[in-house]
Amino acid sequence: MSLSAKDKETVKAFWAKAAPKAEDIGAETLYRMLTVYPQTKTYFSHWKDLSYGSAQVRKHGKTVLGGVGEAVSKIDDLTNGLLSLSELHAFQLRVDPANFKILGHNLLVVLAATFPDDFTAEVHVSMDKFLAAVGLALSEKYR
Ligand code: HNI
Repeated sequence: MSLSAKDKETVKAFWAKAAPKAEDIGAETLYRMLTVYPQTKTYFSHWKDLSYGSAQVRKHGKTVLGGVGEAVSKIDDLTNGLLSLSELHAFQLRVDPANFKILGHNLLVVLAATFPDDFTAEVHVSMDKFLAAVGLALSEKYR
């Protein structure tokens, strides 16, 4: 499964709308992931507060969304573009790559809830393909 030229245009156009709200979207996405898939909390056990609106959750949500924004800018070559981020998650953070799918799913849900009019079925399918490709690129260094 690869992203068509149309998918890439759709992702870029939608992201241009979402990026100004990245901080809120990131915070909501991370909180939702930690709540709905509590197994993901193991990676953040060093944080003091995982509750809704916590400063650490907000800060990290913004960081992760920054990574997604970087991926949008490298959409033509995600594997090379995300290599150092993949290395970090594989060897230092040791995040099980199954969690990339979980994060992508939660991000889709938050995007749909935040942009009910813009998040059409066409945007949904292109964003879904894009986030799957990001997860795959982040998994690159695991093997
Ligand atoms: Ni992730 C750190 C991007 C998924 C756990 N992560 C980062 C950083 C970026 C980032 C950027 C900061 C890097 C740096 O310090 O140089 N992470 C992304 C992206 C995705 C993702 C783009 C998927 C789309 N990360 C995940 C998932 C988990 C995860 C699914 C675990 C469930 N990430 C972490 C942890 C850190 C991290 C843990 C370090 C956080 C800290 O400060 O302790």
